[in-house]
Amino acid sequence: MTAHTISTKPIDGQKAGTSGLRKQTRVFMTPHFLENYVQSILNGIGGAKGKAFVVGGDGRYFNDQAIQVILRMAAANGASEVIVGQNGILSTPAASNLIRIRKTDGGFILSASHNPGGIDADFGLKYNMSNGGPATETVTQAIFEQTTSLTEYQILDAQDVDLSTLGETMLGDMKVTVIDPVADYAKMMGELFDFEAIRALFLSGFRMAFDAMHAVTGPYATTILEGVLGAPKGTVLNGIPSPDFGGGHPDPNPIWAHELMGIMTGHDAPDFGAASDGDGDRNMIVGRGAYVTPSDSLAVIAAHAHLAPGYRNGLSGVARSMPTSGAVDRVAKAKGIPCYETPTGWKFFGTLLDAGKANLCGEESAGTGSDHIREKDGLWAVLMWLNIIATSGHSVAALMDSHWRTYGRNYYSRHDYEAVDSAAAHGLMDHLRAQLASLRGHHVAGLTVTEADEFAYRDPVDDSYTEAQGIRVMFTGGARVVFRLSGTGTQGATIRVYLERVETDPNLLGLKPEDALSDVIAAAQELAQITTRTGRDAPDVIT
Ligand code: G16
Repeated sequence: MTAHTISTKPIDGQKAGTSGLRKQTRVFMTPHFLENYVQSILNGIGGAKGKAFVVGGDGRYFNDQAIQVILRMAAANGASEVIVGQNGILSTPAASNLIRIRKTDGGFILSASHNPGGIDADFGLKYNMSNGGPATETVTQAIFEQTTSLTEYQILDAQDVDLSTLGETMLGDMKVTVIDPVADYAKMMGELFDFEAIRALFLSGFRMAFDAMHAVTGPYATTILEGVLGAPKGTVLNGIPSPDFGGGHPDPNPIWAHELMGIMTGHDAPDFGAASDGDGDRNMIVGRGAYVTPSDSLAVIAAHAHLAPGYRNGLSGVARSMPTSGAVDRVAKAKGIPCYETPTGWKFFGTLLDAGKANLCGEESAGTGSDHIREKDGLWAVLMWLNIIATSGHSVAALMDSHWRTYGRNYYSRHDYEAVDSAAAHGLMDHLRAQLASLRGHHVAGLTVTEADEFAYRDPVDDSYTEAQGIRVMFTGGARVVFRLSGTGTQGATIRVYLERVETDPNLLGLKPEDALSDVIAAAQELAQITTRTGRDAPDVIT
């Protein structure tokens, strides 16, 4: 086996977005594209010599080939060991856990998350650090700088490593350890949650449908729900991961998880429904006929987390991304614990979790998690809900009803305009930005603006400063609209419009969100001139 140094030159567009580098698969497959980015990561973290890494992905198209390249490059760059999930499979939360428990220097996670997979779909790669969390802004910037000046990369000339057999092999001087992707993760879940209570719940006839969406969570959910917890066979739907996610869009929301929504709103619906995404870090929670928004799920978990053994001592604090609704804020206030508001992206929670300032985090984009790892965790959220249901004895609908009666309801919706012409999307944001200074006191669609700004964040732990994280307009009575451009799309620009209104009148807690939010929706349209500027008269996705 020989290590080769290959000459290369910088490739445009290797700038990470909200969560690592996401591109169309064919872009990742162009000569040197993957290699350049992997070498930039290795250089950006100060080299690989003597370091140990975790590598795994969600099994999407090109996962297997990309892993072999990463292994050969890690070996040529002097890494001492790489731990890989069997057949290259690791969910994002499982990878985060492995980095932490095996005390490696970091890890490579291959996924484009909820984006579709296949040669004509999307691929992605992100680097996580030794705390198990996504690279911080500083490291992300260092990696990007490498991509703009790279002249060579190192790669071993070797056969593919057999990743189907558990155990250790050598690749040059580097040890490759192939492990069971599920075992350590399942053990950790057993330590955090009351598995006895959940087992008893299933034994009593409680029925659940879990949609793995043909993605990576299938084996994890099957082992834990049907194996360890005794849920009936067939509880897990679409549980075999496939490279193109069965041709679907593995995004757990009512639009893309419509099969599950059909089951949960149909005749003889099960008691509980849940889904997770391509790489297993997002989740959707739905009761019989009762969809729970991710923001509400975070608030309910904050209110009841003490029912789970891992959180028996209560929460030290909570954190949410800025566009996430303020539902959790009121729970934190009632409990007398701090609530942090961060920019979108799980990477911003890492310092808070490491410092013990918060041990529960969540985002409107279907992400919830805690300090057990440094990623959001889909199955964790599902097990937390099962634990809450099992120990409280209440259904999802009853839990939501009593939550809203106690804390009020944050009606919430997100409208996405996808693959919009990039110049038009930036023009829309510039148009909003230009109005900010003069909006206060203005009446828009019957609402009065109380404040308008562009969100910026100073990290209370490492003092790093991040600007331009979304434009927010607040109205009297606690209503709000936020405008952001997504950092995870791969075509044109995606405009996200986040709409929210607080209702505390007990007689008005059961409205349809789109009705409750009609004035905020009209205000968003008027402020941003969405239709005129994008040519779209309706959002592509409403969640
Ligand atoms: C990623 C990030 C999340 C973020 C989401 C949406 O999730 O990890 O923190 O909320 O993207 O980001 P954006 O609004 O910029 O598209 P995932 O599940 O895609 O890795």
